[in-house]
Amino acid sequence: MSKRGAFIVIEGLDRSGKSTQAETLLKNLQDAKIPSKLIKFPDRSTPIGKLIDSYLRSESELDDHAIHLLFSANRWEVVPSIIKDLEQGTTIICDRYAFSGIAFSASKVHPPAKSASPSTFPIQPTPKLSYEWCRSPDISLPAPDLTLFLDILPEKAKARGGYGEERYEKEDVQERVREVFIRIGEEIESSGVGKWVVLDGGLEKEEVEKSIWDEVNPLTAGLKTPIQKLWDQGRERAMESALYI
Ligand code: Z5A
Ligand code: MG
Repeated sequence: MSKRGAFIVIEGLDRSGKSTQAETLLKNLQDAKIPSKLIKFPDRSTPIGKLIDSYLRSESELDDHAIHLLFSANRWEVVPSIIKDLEQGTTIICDRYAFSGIAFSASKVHPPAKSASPSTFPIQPTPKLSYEWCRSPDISLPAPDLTLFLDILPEKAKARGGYGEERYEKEDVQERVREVFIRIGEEIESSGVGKWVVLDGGLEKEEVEKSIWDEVNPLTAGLKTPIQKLWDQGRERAMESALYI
């Protein structure tokens, strides 16, 4: 059986250096003569991506459910090409994936209700969309073999170029987003489908590059395992047990 390429996702907080590191990794793989390709979500070039771009720039408004589904559709529209590339032996580096989709949508909260009497307890913000609802449209997407999560303190990210230009680039949003990412990472690690590695995105570019290469290098020989599906195991188990009832 010929080997397939590895599916490597780079995730992280805003301005954690995902795009910088994704491009550096592509160059390092190509220098090592590993067939490789870089993709990015959102892909703002497609008709769906153009709607997303306009929303992110605050040039249009969309219902929270609708924009979430558009982000997911923007991934599904390239699934056939992802699978084809991986099966042909190309390693794919993916700059943001479904995990960003959940983290940003599930961290949207309702504005705090105005209380008649001042409370001594801080009011917990109520989520607009549940974690489970946010995850569901991305169930069965190709599962990454490796997800590299670039962690960075929001105040450090804020000091980097371009921060604050788009809709979600606010410190309180980033803190909630970070919490959801941590939950996703724990779930991925315990699911046994793919590996989730947390790296310090606050280090110098060259140090982050090295820590990424240490994780990616073992995958460059190609993989014999089939491409797995995201968050599908529970469903498969349920279907199997239903068949035996
Ligand atoms: N979003 C969503 O809601 N749902 C979804 O399903 C998906 C996304 C997929 C746009 O994403 C928004 O879409 C995003 C999530 C939401 N929300 N926000 N806010 P995007 O990927 O298009 O965002 P972006 O514009 O590319 O920014 P970014 O990804 O947050 O940045 P980055 O890629 O992590 O960082 P960078 O561009 O590589 O670097 C930023 C700057 O820092 C730049 O000047 C670098 O030179 C510098 N840099 C990078 N690394 C370092 C180090 N190590 N030290 C110092 N300086 C550094
Ligand atoms: Mg980026």
